[in-house]
Amino acid sequence: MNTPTSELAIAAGIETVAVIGLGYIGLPTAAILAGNGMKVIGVDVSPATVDAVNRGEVPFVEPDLGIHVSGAVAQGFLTAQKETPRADAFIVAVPTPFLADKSADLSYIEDSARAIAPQLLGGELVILESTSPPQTTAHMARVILEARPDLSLDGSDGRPAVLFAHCPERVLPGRVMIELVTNDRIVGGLNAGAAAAATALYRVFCQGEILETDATTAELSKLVENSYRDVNIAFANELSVVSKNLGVDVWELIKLANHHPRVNILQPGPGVGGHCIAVDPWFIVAADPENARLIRTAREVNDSKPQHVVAQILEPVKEVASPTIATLGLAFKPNIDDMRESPAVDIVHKLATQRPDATILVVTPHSSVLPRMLEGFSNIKQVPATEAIAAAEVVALLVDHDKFREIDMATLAGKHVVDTRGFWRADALG
Ligand code: SAJ
Repeated sequence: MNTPTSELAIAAGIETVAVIGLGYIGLPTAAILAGNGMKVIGVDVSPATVDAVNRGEVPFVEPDLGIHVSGAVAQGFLTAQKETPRADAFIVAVPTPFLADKSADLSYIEDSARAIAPQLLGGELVILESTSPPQTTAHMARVILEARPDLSLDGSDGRPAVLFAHCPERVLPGRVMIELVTNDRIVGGLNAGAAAAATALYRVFCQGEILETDATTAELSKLVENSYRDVNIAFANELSVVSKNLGVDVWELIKLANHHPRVNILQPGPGVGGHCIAVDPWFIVAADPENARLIRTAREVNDSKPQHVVAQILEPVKEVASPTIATLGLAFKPNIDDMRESPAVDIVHKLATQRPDATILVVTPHSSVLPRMLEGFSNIKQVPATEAIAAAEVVALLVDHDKFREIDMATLAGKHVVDTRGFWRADALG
């Protein structure tokens, strides 16, 4: 492990860092840089986010982030604002959603680039952290240099150079504050100088290895990592459907198979969610639709899993008029409030649409609000777990939140239980 230090960054001429986008990645990165003595200005289009950060608060759930943000703000190292300031380094961590045709929407990156351009004097480092299709860092550089023809990539013709790099984040939601420090980091520069400057900046807080490469390899590496996981989860999800049809307990099956020294099957679930694994593989498919066949199929397998779960939930109440269904959890994974691309949200939406006569009781221990996709349904109600279970004919466990361990198993007696996570295995249910 290497020792992090802000001295290297300062030696590389970086004292002030602007972090553009104070979301799930930008805010932790801003807080950890500030906590290590860098002067950090966070930038966000949302006034609510800016105000929250300036109060030292975090507008979403991520373990330990609050203490980092409040400490950095109290010490004056972290501030937030709507306008992009002048800075020695810029870290762009804005969303890259996909469009209807599954290609990436780069408009947030382009907007950030256009806001950075007028603030540059030459010599700055601009890092793209957002997960992006191959060549996006070069695209961002083009947008900036088109707006600033007095600057260049390499200092040619006496025009001052701006350094561009891609440094994908690879932290796991729920463990962000740990993994930011301990994970290895890939740093891809548009040129070697840019990679070296980015390494100096990440060394401020990163104790893992920092591996330098070119920007396109770094972009692709991030996409490949998440596609690898998606393909492996698809394998588990496909097994869960095949096992169900054969009357086999898939969790027992996987546990047994994993005793083989070279087999390590992941866990099936209600589908794959989050803004990373459910999205990034499409960027590879879009880059080479003809050849990325396995990656595309894995996406399709995972995307079809919610409908299998819906069928399982509705089967026992197909003859029941106006049934009540309890769905436990809406987040895309346990112990967080993030519902982006969540298969649980998709399942509840499908239930409410496919059985408009049913009442769908949703239990969300980490959030008091429903996602927009579920707003406006009169047959969806948010209630505590005990109330939902007491009223329901079918109880579907969609997210394995630790809080659901508090549920008294006796209250499940006589209910049809659909346990998408193997949280309450058949033997535990008695
Ligand atoms: N899931 C399963 N079965 C499993 C593992 C996960 O169904 O065995 C599901 C989860 O329930 C969830 C989804 O997959 O719905 C994704 O969860 P995750 O925990 O696998 O990953 P994310 O999306 O939280 O974070 C991933 C990580 N990438 C990899 O592990 C390769 C993280 O390191 C990345 O930084 C992150 O994507 C990102 O931002 O790209």
